[in-house]
Amino acid sequence: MTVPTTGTADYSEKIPNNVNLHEDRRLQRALESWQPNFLHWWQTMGPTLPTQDVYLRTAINVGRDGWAQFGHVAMPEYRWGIFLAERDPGRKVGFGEHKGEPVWDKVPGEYRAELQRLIVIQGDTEPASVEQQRNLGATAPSLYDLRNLFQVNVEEGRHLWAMVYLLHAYFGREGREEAEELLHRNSGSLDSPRILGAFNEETPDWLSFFMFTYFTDRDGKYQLGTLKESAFDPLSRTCEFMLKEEAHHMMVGTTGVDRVVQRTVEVMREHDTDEVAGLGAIPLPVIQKYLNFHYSVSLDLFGGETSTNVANYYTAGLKGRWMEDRRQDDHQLTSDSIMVDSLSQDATTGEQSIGQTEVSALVGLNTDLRREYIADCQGGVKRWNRILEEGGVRQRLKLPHVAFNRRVGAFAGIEATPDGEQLSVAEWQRRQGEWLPTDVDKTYVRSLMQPVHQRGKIAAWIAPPRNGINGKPFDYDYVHLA
Ligand code: BYC
Repeated sequence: MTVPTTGTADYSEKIPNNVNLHEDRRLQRALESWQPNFLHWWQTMGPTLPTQDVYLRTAINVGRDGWAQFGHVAMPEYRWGIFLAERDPGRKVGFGEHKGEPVWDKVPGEYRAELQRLIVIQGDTEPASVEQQRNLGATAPSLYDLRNLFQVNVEEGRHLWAMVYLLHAYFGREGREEAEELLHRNSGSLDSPRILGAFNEETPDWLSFFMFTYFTDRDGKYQLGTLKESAFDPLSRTCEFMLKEEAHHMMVGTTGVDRVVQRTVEVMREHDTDEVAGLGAIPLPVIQKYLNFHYSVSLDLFGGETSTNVANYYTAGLKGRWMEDRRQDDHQLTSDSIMVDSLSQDATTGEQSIGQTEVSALVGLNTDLRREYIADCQGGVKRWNRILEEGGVRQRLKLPHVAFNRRVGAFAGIEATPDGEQLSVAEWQRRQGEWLPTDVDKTYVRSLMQPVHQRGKIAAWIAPPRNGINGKPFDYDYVHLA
């Protein structure tokens, strides 16, 4: 079994790690035999644009200072490693029926299946996103953006390693089989798709990529935040370190949308018109439709408004709440309740309406997490609206209603407008193009996606970033193409 970690990674090893992998030969051999399969997956399902090297960040230490180093790296030689945040020897379970007991270094038999399921679902999303983004390099708006795409990709690859390590180290043969499956399922595959809906959608253009890294990666932030609370200490420590890397992915999404909005505002002002489609910028209504799509499919990732699964996870100590230790309650929630979004049916007319209902707090935990996420998403919209305001433009962006375009949970069976008005299926079919990207919108956005691979240059539909990476200027040679 594995032993306590030190902060620094051992880079002399085939698989860099801070878990003393060399002391567990069986585990090391098992992971070393998974490694070529991972590399094969990266070569066949990873980024398609040929490159010589990319200016990448590689994790070298899990401590507070200087945890990463930057340098030009040939991507297939990137050192994907296994890093767990440092152990807190006195850590206690923070919630649920085991609250106050020491955390677990091994998987308790009674929770094995649930823990494995959570780890597999988390692990499945990581390679999925790399698959979804694999062709974007060919249309990157600048070398800076290209480098950020690849940084996100290699780190999602490392997050897959993080989950595969847990499966191999703690879940025996079944864990090893699941680790293989993580490479066999593919985003969008008809025969063996990825587990969660949003990870089977395409990311065909850079506006989608920025929306995905803003909205969908942010689900990752919140889910990892709840798994970081887990009583299963190796999962907690793994997620803690993943969250550190995740911050860059959020930055890519937030500033990416900033820059698209900024450029649109500039073109609107320059030409004194809202009709920027013919002028090489992305019209605000199209940005709003992309936002509507990515936000609503990301809301689905939180599961149903009520879920006995999540209640069981919490009670068992497997998955906590966002910022569990800041919550002012008993951290067991057995006698608490929560209002959740729901569909209620009128007893006499049978008509369904969007409303709220009171349920036990445990069963409503997906809603609790989704609400934390929604509040965070408001932050992005506020920031983009500030750019519109400062640019003297009167239009504003907004988050659609929670019932809009939902395929999981209470509103899966109905259709609603972004303002939350219910619609018949026929009316939804007729009008959805007002709110979700149409083929015409997508074709237009794709037509703008002409690659700009020259150093210091940028496409016309997006503003340059305010800062480069790691103190380097925007016109740095972030990527050398093959
Ligand atoms: N699509 O009881 P319910 C990231 C299934 S993103 C398809 O409400 P629960 C990243 C569900 O499995 C973060 N199916 O669900 C981002 C269940 O199936 P069974 C990923 C769905 O369990 C960007 C049934 O519906 N991590 O890291 O309470 C780039 C009933 O649902 C979906 C995690 O998600 C869906 N969207 O909650 C890279 C954390 N939603 O049991 C990476 C781990 C639900 O009836 N996962 N179903 O067959 C979990 O915590 C929970 O499993 C979920 C679902 C929150 C996903």
